Amino acid sequence: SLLEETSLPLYFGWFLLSSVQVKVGCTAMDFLKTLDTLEVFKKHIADFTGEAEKEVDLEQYFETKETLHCTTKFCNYGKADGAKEYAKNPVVKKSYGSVFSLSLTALFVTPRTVGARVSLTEEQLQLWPADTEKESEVGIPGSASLPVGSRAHITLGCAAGVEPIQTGLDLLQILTLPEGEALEEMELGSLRYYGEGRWMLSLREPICAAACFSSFYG
Ligand code: 2AM
Repeated sequence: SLLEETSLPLYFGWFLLSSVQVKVGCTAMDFLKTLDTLEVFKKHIADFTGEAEKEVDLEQYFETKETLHCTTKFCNYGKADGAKEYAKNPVVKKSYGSVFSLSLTALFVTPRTVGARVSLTEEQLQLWPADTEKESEVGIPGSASLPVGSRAHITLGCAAGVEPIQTGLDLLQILTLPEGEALEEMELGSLRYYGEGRWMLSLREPICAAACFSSFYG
């Protein structure tokens, strides 16, 4: 029926509790503020600006997000493949409204997006659609061979004109590339460069983020 079709959300996901949103947002800002002052970053500045000597203020470069969340299933109000099945899954129904503890293990930056990698537990993986990583194989060869849950992330910001879906694709792409050597030891952890403006900071201490499993209608 029409009611059933319109009663599916835009997406399901874990929504960070408000105090945690502030903490994660501030950590991300501190990271961006430091990153654009590092000599190793400046060496590759053309990836962002198109010109070697130009400076970039990463805090300004990205439009930051308000409701920080980790999408589990993009349903597009029922139009996305598998949306109805996901909403009917007993684990999804049982978990709806429960608070989980997400582990943020890395921060990553590309000329398009900035995000946090989320490392899911076995319990959390039950809410993760099994085919998520396979869907991107055409655009990102190798992504289908990554462990299930590899795409889990929180979008922290997008450059002007970039669609939010890009953050997960940027993360998957980084994960398919060989891990370079650590170029810089930052207070938060080790910084690695993956070419073409792609950077990842593995957090020395993962950030523990309380988040409510719910959905967004818009
Ligand atoms: P995000 O999870 O990287 O932030 C609404 O657009 C939300 O659904 C955003 O959080 C967005 O990206 C996510 N999203 C949009 N389109 C998507 C898609 N085709 N597949 C997966 N997630 C999508």
